[in-house]
Amino acid sequence: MPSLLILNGPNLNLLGLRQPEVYGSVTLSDIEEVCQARASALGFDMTFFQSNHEGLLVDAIHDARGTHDGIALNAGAFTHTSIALMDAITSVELPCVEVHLSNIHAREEFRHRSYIAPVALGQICGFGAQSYLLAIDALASHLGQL
Ligand code: DHK
Repeated sequence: MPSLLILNGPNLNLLGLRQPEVYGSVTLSDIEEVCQARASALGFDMTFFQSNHEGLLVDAIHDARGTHDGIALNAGAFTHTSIALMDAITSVELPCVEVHLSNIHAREEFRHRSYIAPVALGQICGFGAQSYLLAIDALASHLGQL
């Protein structure tokens, strides 16, 4: 069965508590639950992982090679800073969809720049938890499962 990795970066473990006016009131485990349901409905296995540490996210991307068929990545603030994550995505040659809950283009200017976007299939932002489901649909479509 094809498999997806849903990867979450720093501070996303605090969803539900953290700036609900920006990120909504759903928790990361709520998001994991709906992602699991959508992935299963589309015929995917799914692994959901969060880390506050850049190197662990790089390791997770490396480990995805040969294990997963696509990645949905919300790199949190590392989106705007991490050449290491960009290089990791490029290195594993897996389709990646960049995800954000908030519309990063409607926020502070430093959030407009993404190091992930140039190496992603595309970017989905601004739809809250729904952004994750749209990313799974985009990967499913790319991988011929939708
Ligand atoms: C999450 C974060 O933690 C921020 O650093 C990004 C992103 C936006 C989100 O909207 O999911 O700038």
